[in-house]
Amino acid sequence: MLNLEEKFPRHTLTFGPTPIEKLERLSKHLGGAVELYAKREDCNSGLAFGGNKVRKLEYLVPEAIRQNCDTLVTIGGVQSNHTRQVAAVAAKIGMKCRLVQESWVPFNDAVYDRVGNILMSRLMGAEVELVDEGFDIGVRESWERALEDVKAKGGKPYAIPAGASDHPLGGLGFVGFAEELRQQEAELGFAFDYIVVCSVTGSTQAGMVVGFAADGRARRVIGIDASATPEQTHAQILRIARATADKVGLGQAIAPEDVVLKTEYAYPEYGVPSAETNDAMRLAARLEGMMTDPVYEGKSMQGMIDLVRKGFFPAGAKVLYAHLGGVPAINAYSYLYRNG
Ligand code: 5PA
Repeated sequence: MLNLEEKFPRHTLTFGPTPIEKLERLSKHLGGAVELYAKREDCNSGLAFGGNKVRKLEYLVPEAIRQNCDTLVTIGGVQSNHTRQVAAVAAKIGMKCRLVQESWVPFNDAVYDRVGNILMSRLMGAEVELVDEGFDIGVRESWERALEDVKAKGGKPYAIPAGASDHPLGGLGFVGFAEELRQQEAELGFAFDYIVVCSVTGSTQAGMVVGFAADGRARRVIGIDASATPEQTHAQILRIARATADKVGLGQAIAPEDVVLKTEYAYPEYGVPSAETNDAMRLAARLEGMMTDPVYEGKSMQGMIDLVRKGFFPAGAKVLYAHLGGVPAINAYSYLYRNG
């Protein structure tokens, strides 16, 4: 509908359209009035377990190559999934990778900075710098310093902001998600009434809002905030959605109300699960064998379950949970799940 493929170069890093799976037992457990499905972005690529950033990076990589860059430079928390995916992409395309990992999460498991995502990033050859700064999705000085440092050493950095979000091309990947879903819906013979998505740096939801605005479903994208700074995240989603709408020629304005962001599940804070998050993770694991993580997808799973229980979705609704990845981080939370 938006003909993304014709307008923007894309470097294929994913396997192809991601599978859609019915969550039969979870739907039934929650009363059966609402049909839950998952679109498995967590299974989208062979690049170090994949996830939502790979879909975004497919649209940034052509520019990095065209500009003759030699180092991808990005930022995230110590257990950032994004930085791990950038490290994998750098390895795959033959570039170097420089990662700034800030102390975004006050979680003190002894192996927090040794396992899961950061372990894989190191194994893939990324240069990892740990910086003692707290959570903020905005532009960070530590990242700007890393970019300068790469230049000072004679390298040519390609700057990728947190979550590949606040970047002119950052929203395109999930416009593509909407285009892909429409195709799959045509094959399935039905359309989804709601799409549930976890939001932090914003370009995943922003891309979806634009992509689904094209068929009148922008407000059916139900964002679940996991940042615990929801005003900043909402503003960033709206800004990226508007810029992306212009870029793809959507031909309609994006209103603040088009960005639906549920703010009641991010507690106690970014990166720290509540008892209810852990319960939701256990439920999805035990009923569906589907793993989620305590930082992102556990919170959107918690949100979706709570919204079903509250009757937010009308009876008969088909709800699609966008599973964005993130499971490698559970290794950093091993003490929490020592008894399951
Ligand atoms: C992340 C992000 P956005 O940042 O595009 O809103 O996506 C939220 C999100 N689910 C949802 C998973 C598994 C994610 O990893 N992760 C960030 C990271 O550094 O890993 C960008 C924060």
